[in-house]
Amino acid sequence: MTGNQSKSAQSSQPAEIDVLIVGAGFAGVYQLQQLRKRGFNAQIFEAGATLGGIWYWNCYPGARVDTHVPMYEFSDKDLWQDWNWSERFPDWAELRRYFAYVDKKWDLSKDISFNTRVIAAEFDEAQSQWLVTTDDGKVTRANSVVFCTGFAAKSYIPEFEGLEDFEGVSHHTAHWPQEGLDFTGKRVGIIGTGASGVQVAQEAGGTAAALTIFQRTPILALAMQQKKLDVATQDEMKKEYPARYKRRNESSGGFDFPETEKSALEVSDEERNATFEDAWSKGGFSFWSNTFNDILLNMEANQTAYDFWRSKVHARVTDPAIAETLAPKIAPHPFGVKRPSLEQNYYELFNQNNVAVVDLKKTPLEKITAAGVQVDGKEHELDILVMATGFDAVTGGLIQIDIKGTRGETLKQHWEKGAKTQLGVAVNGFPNMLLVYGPQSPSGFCNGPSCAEIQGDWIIKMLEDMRQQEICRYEATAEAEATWTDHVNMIGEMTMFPKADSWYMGANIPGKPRQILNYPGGVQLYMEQCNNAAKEGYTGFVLEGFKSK
Ligand code: NA7
Repeated sequence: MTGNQSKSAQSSQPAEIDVLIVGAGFAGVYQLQQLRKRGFNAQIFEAGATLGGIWYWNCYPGARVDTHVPMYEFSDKDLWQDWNWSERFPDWAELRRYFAYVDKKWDLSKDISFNTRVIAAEFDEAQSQWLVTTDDGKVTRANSVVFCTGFAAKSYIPEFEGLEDFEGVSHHTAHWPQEGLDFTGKRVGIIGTGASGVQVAQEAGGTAAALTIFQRTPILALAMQQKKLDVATQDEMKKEYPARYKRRNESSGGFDFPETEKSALEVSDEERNATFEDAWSKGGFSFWSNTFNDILLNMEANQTAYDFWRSKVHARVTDPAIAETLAPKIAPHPFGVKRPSLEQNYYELFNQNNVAVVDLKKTPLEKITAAGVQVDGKEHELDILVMATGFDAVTGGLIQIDIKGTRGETLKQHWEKGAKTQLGVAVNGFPNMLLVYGPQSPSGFCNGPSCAEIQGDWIIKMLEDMRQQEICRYEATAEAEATWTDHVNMIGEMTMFPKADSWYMGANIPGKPRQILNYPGGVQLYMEQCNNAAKEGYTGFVLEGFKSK
């Protein structure tokens, strides 16, 4: 474990650095390792006390990754040949151990300032540099800044009436106490049934005296099919790792699933059912993204997946009325256009005497009281209230930083009517600033470590090219930004993603502009366009100035 790192790395920092990386999750760590290898003077500023990004913050009981081994790790053989997981879908504690292992192997911490939150950044036109301010008041100069803040750096808690009156313990899942919190014998309430809500519920259901789940939209949760993994099994699996990582790079979502070639509508009912059963038994995201090629494109095809999923839920929940609340006959939205969660025993929870679901669509949440949550005039008394209410995703983590560009305009102002970028990596008016896993890149539609490497490599190559050509200022043009935004929106309209009020659409945050936040055309098409732009001398960018060395 890297432990509670002090800010000691800061004291040895030069006043000026080549590349300042914000965030030490998969994306930031990869940038640091690769840039240092290429001779850049690079540093990470990380708000948390250790590496791991969201796995530092999201340490609530049950927090685990929804991506199967070995997709959710770096593809570097030097790392994976000596690393073994204990489970097919590892939990937050094991992911932290993995990051500590990567830290040791890549010797990262010496170039990371922990407990150091970037609060502001201003572009200094005279020097073509960023002046980056951290929460300790220190200012650092950097030729380039690469934001690796991930999609979930800003949590969201709705403005419930009476929230501050609650006298029990309340935490958002992303701000869980590092020392943990015991549910045993407590009356626990969870607001929200996204991936986080489902995961906490599965833990709390086993030990809480009473668990009340406040559900607004039913989650379409898929069977995880969790398995223990031993070393012998992984030794065997490792023979396939290179091919699987190659496949990850060629897929649309950064996974190793084979292409799906058939329409759900062109096969017989028997064949469709067999395909669905097969994907279901494989577990994970197979059922979401590896059955038929039109599930997310055609409403009729989509309905077949929803009906199959619903029958699986109803078979597991004893009370038909509760089953209907969890998996209604009329789908709350098309299947798969809101992020499904993976579950292990979520639906069986509702057969337990200590677990209840409150349907907030039927009876809205009225207020939070000193003793609990009031719905339809009834007070649900609680000791612990878990806010599993999600994130101001993709853009929120960036615009909460006071980033000021060339026109005195902040990034928040620039994106007031919606995020706009060139290729999801750069922004007009904000030169020498690059984004990994940012808006209008595959981001939330792509497995994190895959994107950290695939998109990350492109960004590293761009930084190398700029250095090699002695360019000191690179900036996306307004035209390129507008064209890319139209392109992303146009592909989005071809899918069913706009049909749900999801964080994919920015629709979970009141007042946030509704737009498709992630590039929906798949990683391959995305990279093709990025690579073409680079080949043609970085089209859509103005490259300026030859720095005398
Ligand atoms: P999500 O998936 O955004 O889920 C948030 C949940 O909170 C969801 O069920 C929301 O219901 C619910 N919510 C939000 N606001 C309210 C209000 N005002 N009242 C009641 N319920 C509310 O966040 P997670 O943390 O679970 O997961 C985020 C991502 O992390 C996930 O997609 C994975 O990529 C990993 P709604 O659906 O909006 O009706």
